[in-house]
Amino acid sequence: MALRYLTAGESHGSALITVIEGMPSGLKLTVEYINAQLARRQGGYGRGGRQKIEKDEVEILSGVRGGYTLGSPIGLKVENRDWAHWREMMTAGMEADLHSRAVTRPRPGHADLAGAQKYGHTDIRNVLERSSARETAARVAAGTVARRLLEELQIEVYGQVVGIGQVRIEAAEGPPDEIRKLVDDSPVYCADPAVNLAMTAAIDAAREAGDSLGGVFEVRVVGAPPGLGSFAHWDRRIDGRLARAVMSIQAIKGVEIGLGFAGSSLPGSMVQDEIYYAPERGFYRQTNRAGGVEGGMTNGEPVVLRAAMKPIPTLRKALKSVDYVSKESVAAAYERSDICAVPAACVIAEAVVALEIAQACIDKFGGDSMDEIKNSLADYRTRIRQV
Ligand code: EPS
Repeated sequence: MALRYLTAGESHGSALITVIEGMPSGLKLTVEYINAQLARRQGGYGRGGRQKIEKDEVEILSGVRGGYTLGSPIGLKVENRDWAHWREMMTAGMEADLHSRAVTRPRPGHADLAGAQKYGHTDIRNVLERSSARETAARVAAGTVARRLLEELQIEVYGQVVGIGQVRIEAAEGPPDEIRKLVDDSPVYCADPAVNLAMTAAIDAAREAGDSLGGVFEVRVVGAPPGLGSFAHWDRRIDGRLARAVMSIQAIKGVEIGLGFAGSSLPGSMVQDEIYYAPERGFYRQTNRAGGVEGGMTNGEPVVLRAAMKPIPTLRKALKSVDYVSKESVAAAYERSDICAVPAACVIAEAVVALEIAQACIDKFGGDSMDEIKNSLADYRTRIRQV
């Protein structure tokens, strides 16, 4: 059975929730483990006032007993502390105050205008409450369950920021634990301590200018066996599934795997990875220009994915817009905002990548319990070594 998940919840509603269906039984899972990733998502230099209000903590509503998954749907809830200030406006009951926080000035680059047109709302709050990247707290909660499953299969997912605004670097190489430590110690989740200052300075300059900044991050998956995903049908291709998952994160505008766009200007001989064999290693490559994906499947090398995030569209120095109701020329709505959320987006991308890789593992190795999935993966690893 496939692994699937849904999220629900408004940014200033009572909570964000997710239901994950198809997780095997017997996976150790604790609130503390999920909370650690929720905290990483809330961090990063350049976040705004909202993060001072929230302290995301998960409540496991179902699917886990005594610290282990049951195989039944896992329900997770992350409360919005800001709900205390928004209850009257956001409540589901007929008594809701629909007027005092109505929004009619759409922000360029946000879901505001097309969302109001699509759903027939004149109060843009009905759009921005769900289009908000606050929703990603639920995706990180779900993705952390997937991360836990992958850990049991010796598959690790980790990310690092490699660009903020004009400041760009190459991704750091090294063992995942080392990179993770450097990233956790960095205010911008970058693994090169020498550029932290340049990146935070760029964010400060944007803040002073009433502007916002985007950037680039890289996510890697190490330990994935060859053959996750499939060439057999378009929607089973792992590169397409990863790109869709990462591109669906708010403000992500580009995703590349391996050499990505850079490969398009090089001759074929400099883009492919030649194949070698050694009895003790099996098949291997000396390069990983493909970023661990060939023919829509993992090839056993690390999966390397980069994504570009545009600057956040909510600007203190608001851009020109038109009032949705009066049609007058106005400045776009502004209450408060993050200046830069690239570090947070990197954590969210780790989560959604983990979900896709976990889905592909469950597709390939099946099983209703962790023992079944582990045995099936071990048999497969033995089989491909014996060919
Ligand atoms: C967001 C707007 C801001 C961000 C929010 C995403 O929220 P608010 O309008 O309440 O200030 O803080 O992100 C989060 C709340 C979060 O937890 O990441 C938006 O418009 O996307």
